[in-house]
Amino acid sequence: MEWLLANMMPLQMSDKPGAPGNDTGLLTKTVTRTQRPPLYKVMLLNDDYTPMEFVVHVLERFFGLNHAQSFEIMLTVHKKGLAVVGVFSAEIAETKVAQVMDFARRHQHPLQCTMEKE
Ligand code: TYC
Repeated sequence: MEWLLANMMPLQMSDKPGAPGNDTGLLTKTVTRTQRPPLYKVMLLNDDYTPMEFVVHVLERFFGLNHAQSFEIMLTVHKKGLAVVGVFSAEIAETKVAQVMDFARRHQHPLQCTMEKE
């Protein structure tokens, strides 16, 4: 939760009026920085056994892609070894990976889905 902690960090003592050792007579300015939560790439990995139609179905079902987009990404994975199928917050990415891994396992396919911080 690094991004959240950074938002909640106290300002430096020198930013607090009346703090000890801050009697400079100068005005102080609060700098607010907007922190964004980290994003994660979700990737599918190639293997020699999972049927192409199954991978296309996974992409349609769990990533909301249409048939043409799903077929194209499946072919990219097949040819290049892996492809990014979406970018999500940590919680959504974890859920997608778990859903795909569980679905593949239940259908006895060795399909692998992983996530990586952007
Ligand atoms: N290489 C697989 C085949 O020839 C198809 C495949 C594509 C498997 C993408 C996994 O993530 C994958 N049947």
